[in-house]
Amino acid sequence: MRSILIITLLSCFCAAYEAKVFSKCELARKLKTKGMDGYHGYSLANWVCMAQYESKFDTRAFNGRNTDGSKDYGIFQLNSRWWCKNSNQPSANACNKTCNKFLDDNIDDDITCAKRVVRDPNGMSAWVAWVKHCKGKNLSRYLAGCRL
Ligand SMILES: *[C@@H]1O[C@H](CO)[C@@H](O)[C@H](O)[C@H]1NC(C)=O
Ligand SMILES: *[C@@H]1O[C@H](CO)[C@@H](O)[C@H](O)[C@H]1NC(C)=O
Ligand SMILES: [Ca+2]
Repeated sequence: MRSILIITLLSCFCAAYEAKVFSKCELARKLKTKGMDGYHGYSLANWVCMAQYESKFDTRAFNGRNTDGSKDYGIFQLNSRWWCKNSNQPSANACNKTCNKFLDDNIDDDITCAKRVVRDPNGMSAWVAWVKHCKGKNLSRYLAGCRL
């Protein structure tokens, strides 16, 4: 009885944190329906490229190794110092969200927060991986083969 209860509790816990790894084109379509193509001047391919290098499209991507002690959450690696609040650090929490919300399989709130991030003066340069791998590059391969 006891073990059944534990198994039930564990499976509920896992269900609440269901992982989803998007395919390139699936993410491109989702971003497009959410108005990201051209959002703040950045074409759709920029967003797909950024997510590719930040998370490999994994909604559960997590980085706990920043030198300032902050952590990065989810498909867009949103940072706990500026954009969301976790339990163990002060945060500007500009997206007004608990960081764990950026690890689930619903990326609607992640997209809303990414829009907030890019409205800051740095634009997409907030994402180090975008600067390194996407900025100023030919990005046509990030939408290649996608029905949009
Ligand atoms: C933050 O989110 C909560 C709901 O999660 C809401 O009640 C509150 O008004 C929000 N605050 C701001 C400043 O948007
Ligand atoms: C970008 O790369 C694609 C495929 O390699 C090519 O067809 C296209 O002409 C390139 N665009 C620019 C602006 O160089
Ligand atoms: Ca989410």
